[in-house]
Amino acid sequence: MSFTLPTLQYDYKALEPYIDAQTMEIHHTKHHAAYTNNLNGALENSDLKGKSIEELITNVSKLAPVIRNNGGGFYNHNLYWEVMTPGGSSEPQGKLLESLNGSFGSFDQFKEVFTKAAMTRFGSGWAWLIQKGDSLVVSSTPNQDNPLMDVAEIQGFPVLGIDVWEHAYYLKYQNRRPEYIEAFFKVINWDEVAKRFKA
Ligand code: MN3
Repeated sequence: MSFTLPTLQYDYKALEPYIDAQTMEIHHTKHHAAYTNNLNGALENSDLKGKSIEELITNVSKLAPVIRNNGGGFYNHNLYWEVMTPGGSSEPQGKLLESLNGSFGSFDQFKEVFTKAAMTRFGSGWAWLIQKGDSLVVSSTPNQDNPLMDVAEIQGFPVLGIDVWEHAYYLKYQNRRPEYIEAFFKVINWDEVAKRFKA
């Protein structure tokens, strides 16, 4: 049993004008596909084969860097595609909104903290909204690390993540990462984030 590149639930052009079709297609068919293939390659003939992606990435400190990098890349992009949508709620609601308000003061303050984390992640990496018990926190990780990893500075369950590698935005936004982050907020699938959040 090996890991499979997921099929997107929407067209590559569906997130335009915020995320352009060419970026989406290359990101999915080249980058995410490479993480998936490299992960499968690294697991071939290994006694780790058959373990779930969660089992692998929560123990990366004991595993080869190739599994940390490609296992993280596989998991992170699965999440990334799911937390974006051309439709859905444009803002969080219900218990998730209550928890955001409780943890950050307001949705706008959450957005500010999340945007800052995404902006200030130096080089390639991700910014996250993480559930830790009853509260929500924002963090960022380098490369393809994520908050499920036992090496993460701030650990917890990722309910939202933004890819800030240049490959996620350079074709349309070049060096303008702030514009990409603002655009990402227009396509966040808050229904999916709410599903990942355990009230
Ligand atoms: Mn990426």
